Amino acid sequence: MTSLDPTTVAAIGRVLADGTDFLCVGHQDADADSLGSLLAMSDVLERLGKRTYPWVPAPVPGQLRYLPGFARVNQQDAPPGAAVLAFDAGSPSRFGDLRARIERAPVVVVVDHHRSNQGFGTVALVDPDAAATGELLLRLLRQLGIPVSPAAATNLYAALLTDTGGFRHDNTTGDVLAAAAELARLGADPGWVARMAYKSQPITTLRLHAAVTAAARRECDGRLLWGEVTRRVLTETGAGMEETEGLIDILQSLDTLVVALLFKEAGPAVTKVSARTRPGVEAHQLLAPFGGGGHARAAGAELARPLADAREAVLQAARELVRPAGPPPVPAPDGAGAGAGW
Ligand SMILES: [Mn+2]
Repeated sequence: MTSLDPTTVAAIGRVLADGTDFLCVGHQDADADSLGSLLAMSDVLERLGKRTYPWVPAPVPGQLRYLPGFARVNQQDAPPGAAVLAFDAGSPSRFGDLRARIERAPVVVVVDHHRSNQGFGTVALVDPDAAATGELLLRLLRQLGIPVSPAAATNLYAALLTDTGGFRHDNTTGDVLAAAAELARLGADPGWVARMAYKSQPITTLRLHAAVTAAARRECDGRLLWGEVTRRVLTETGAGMEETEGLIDILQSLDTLVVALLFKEAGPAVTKVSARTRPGVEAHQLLAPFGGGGHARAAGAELARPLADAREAVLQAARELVRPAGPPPVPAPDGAGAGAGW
């Protein structure tokens, strides 16, 4: 496993050693990587005698209540001079209602793995090649010699598991699996975390996913697949918007896929979009013109436009990208075309 930049690690080590109060924050619509990382950091710092204040932009994601330390999230305000430790966000705009609080803080440490990271914070540990922020944080703690408790290990394991789509995405490297093994030895229970992350859905979630998947549209010979979560389908299935987690992974399981898109009607003039791509199309580049960001295979954006309007704009960009450069390859019939001997 490659080691982190020693200057950055030392600078973070000084912030942690010098401070007494730490506001640990994750991004809007916090996922298990963001929340798991901030809860892991909070736990290890508390064990070192520090005071920590875990916060995420409202609403708190209830489906992550299995993460150890979840009950402490958004409970106690941090004192004004507290250092901010920010996890898994590429820009200050991702912190929603916490943004002003972060921008006022004297020290902001950023730990992140987004390719679209804009380089904010007073100290930034950013590695776009890391599969998860939790992977980076584990390396950081190891390099600083800070012990990882079973609670922290469980949070970091959840971060790794979910940011790799259950160890299925292209970012599942040998380093990631080695880190997961280390976290299991440190006290994370892989079977239990997998059950909490993937096998604990209310029936409304299954009905929502079924309805959106059934109505999804295939375009460009199946290279593009898109679905939408309207207020109407939420009402019909009794589901909440937070239950859309994992829906894009159903869409992106299509055999012929190049780009999968999921549009969510967040408000009358606010549309969120998630993108997943196969190699050859960069997801964060697809959504960059719409103010989005993320990774090569997975990205998101929030558009201040009504659903139909936002959908057409993003679909137009996606269609351009999935349009084939030349005629599609014609599969050779058995025994024909291939060189002799293999
Ligand atoms: Mn992440």
